[in-house]
Amino acid sequence: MSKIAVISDIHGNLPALEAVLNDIKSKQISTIYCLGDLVGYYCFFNEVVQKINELKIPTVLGNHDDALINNKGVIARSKTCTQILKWQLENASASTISFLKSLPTHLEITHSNHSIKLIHAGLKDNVDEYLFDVNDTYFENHQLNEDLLVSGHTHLPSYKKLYSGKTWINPGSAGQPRDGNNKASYVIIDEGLNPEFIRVSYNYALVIEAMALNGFENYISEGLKTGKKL
Ligand SMILES: [Mn+2]
Repeated sequence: MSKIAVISDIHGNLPALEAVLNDIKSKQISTIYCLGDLVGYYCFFNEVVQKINELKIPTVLGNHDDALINNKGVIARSKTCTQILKWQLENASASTISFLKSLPTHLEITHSNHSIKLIHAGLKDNVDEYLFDVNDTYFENHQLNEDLLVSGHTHLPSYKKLYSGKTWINPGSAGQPRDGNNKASYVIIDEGLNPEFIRVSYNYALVIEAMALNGFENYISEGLKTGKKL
């Protein structure tokens, strides 16, 4: 029985990524995929990129990754996100920048005879569109040819099986859960495209401490305690 794991929205939270990778190691997983947003929010963004790069985890581009390399760190709708990305741009290693520049906006893969499309956000805008729900009309309008769409960006674990037989899965966020559960989130997908949502505890105090040491205000990392949006 072959299973894949999908992680997303790590946002520089290395302790969360390490906890998730350790958990995946304990299970029989053939391949790990990542839906992007390696950077943004928390300090350990170089380390997160390095880890994903080292492990050769196929990854797509997220909106924070895109803002860092293509828009001078600016996310127009958020002063806080821009402030953090500007700091990350100043502190980014050359290998972080070149890795982010290598990321595709989508991936098409095959998993036990099923076709899967992997994106950070939505079908209309692969990099920055909030997909809180889907239906067959949306899939038809934006020509989803694959059996399964896996998207991140909302930080909310989601699953829907449609009338057409197509499936949608969102793994939730490893680095910044927003569903009221402070544990890192990821998903395992079996050969029948059934999701198993996994939550893993990690030491978020390390992240909060590192953010304070780098001079960021408390409100930015407080949400890690409760799993709520900042
Ligand atoms: Mn995002």
